[in-house]
Amino acid sequence: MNRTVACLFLTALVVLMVSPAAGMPSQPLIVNPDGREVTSLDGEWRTIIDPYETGYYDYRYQPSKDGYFKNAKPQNLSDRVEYDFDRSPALQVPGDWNSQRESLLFYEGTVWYKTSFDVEPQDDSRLFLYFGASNYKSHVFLNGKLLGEHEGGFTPFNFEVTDRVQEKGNILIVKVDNKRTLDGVPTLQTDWWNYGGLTRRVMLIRVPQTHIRSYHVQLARGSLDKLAGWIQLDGPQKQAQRVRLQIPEAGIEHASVTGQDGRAEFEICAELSLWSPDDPKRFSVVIESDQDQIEEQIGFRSLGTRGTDILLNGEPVFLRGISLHEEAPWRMGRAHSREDARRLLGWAKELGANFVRLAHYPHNSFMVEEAERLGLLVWAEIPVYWAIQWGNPQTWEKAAQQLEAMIERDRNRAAIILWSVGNETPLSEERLSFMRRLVEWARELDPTRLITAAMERHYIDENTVMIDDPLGEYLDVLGCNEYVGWYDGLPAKADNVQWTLAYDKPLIMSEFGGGALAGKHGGPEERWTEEYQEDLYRRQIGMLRELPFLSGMSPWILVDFRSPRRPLPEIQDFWNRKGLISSEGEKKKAFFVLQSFYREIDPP
Ligand code: GCB
Repeated sequence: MNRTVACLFLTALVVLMVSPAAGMPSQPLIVNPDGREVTSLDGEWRTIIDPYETGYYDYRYQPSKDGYFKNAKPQNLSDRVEYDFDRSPALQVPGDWNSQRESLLFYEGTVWYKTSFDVEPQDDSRLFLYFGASNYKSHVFLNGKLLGEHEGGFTPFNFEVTDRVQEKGNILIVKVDNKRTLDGVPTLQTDWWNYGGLTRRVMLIRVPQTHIRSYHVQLARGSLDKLAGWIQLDGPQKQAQRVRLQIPEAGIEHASVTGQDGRAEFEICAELSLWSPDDPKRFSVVIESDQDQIEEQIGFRSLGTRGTDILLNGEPVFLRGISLHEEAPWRMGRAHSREDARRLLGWAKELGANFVRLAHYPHNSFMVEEAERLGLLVWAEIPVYWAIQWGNPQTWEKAAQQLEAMIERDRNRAAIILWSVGNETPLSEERLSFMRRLVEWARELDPTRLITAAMERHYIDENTVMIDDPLGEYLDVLGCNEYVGWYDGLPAKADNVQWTLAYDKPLIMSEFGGGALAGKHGGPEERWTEEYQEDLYRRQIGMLRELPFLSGMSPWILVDFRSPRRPLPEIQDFWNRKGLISSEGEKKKAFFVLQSFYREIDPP
């Protein structure tokens, strides 16, 4: 049977089975904003620091008053208006506030942002205000009225503003609050800087009345030659519409018709050159409806597992990875631009990586797009980190909503192979049920990716480690964070540790590592020296290369990053020093140890 015949046969078989229902986002997100007509609202926004929530509470208790923090101006000499956006200092958007003003480095609270914009009138279009991300909680006001709220610091959101805008002088005000909360996702404790603000792009998107809101164009799970997915229209005429999918370079053209819900599903047999780290081929994909057209570069690759192997395009792949935070140390702040992404991922390429773990929250879209362009496989994660409120249904909703937005934004990125539902979540019944439901939700939203989580391990005797977290039963791929040689003994311990795996599934060592201050030298047993870290990496690699069930690793971490948990003077000074590269961009000795291991596996 050739590939096409086999595909037709399998397609018929699957049609007989019930196709999985993809859940609709509660706040429908417009995908691929760059494929739209957009007006950027980036630039300098006026800002008011409001640690006592003065603006918010006056709004809540006196909503009819045109006063507090809604850009009021005194109308006469006796009017009391105790703020003025136009005389307040500006902050750059996108950008965190902590790195833009020294006094805000440790600030956790509310900042009000204000900008204004004009809109060109066009009768037959709709306008959406799109935020790439805003950390952590946002209230958005347009022309004096609350448009909506959003919680979650790393996911995009949009509000329709078609009937709320005027031609000239629209006033957009956003209250951004980065206070940590016990019931939040993440919760109070993390090991990263709580950068606040409008950290990603803000834009106005113009779309036709009935538009292509989202689409899923990927190879079906495990298939090399069957495109499966859907196109979702939104608008008054979304039903019974003809939609077309074209991939001109591959001679593919397929038409289907939307149902009651505005969705058209398709399965197409297609022989495409497959995307891989060695050949990150992408095709121009065009989707059309009667009123709308959108284009995007999309790569196609197939994913699966067989026993302890991860299969990429049907073949086992070893993930030569590295973990990353979304942080640009050269600016001492959040990374937010394509240039930032290129610089960070360029280092990963130099290391010899074919895989990046974008920890511990959804990174900006440039990171994912650039990874895809460079041929880096991606682990994408939500900030279900350490011990969050497992028993709180609202906390679950927050996690589920972030998972949904992460998947919705990036569902067409070939680079993403793994959705991670969390990191180092301590065992309990409540946690298991919370996490299991997230895994099921991820599968329902996207049946094509592999689902993982970074789990803990435990010792069953002095030198034998067991990975048997009950969550493993529900995952496709197991992640494990271990710190042999750093939090767990000295590096020499790695020479004797044995590993046992309770599941016949692929395992990624999703973290290991140790701290070193760049330029600090000494013996291999002296903590914080480059030599200690170098020795630790040597011994870890010696240990890990013996594990027959290991299918990848993403040591902790590519670059030193800021963390309020790390105050040790003259060594940390509020930096986590486990980077292979310093905050100044210097490569530490361990960088070259890992690089030579990766080059040995895959010579340049
Ligand atoms: C971990 C966490 C990571 C921390 C790291 C460390 O296990 O997953 O977020 O930064 O350890 O440096 O302790």
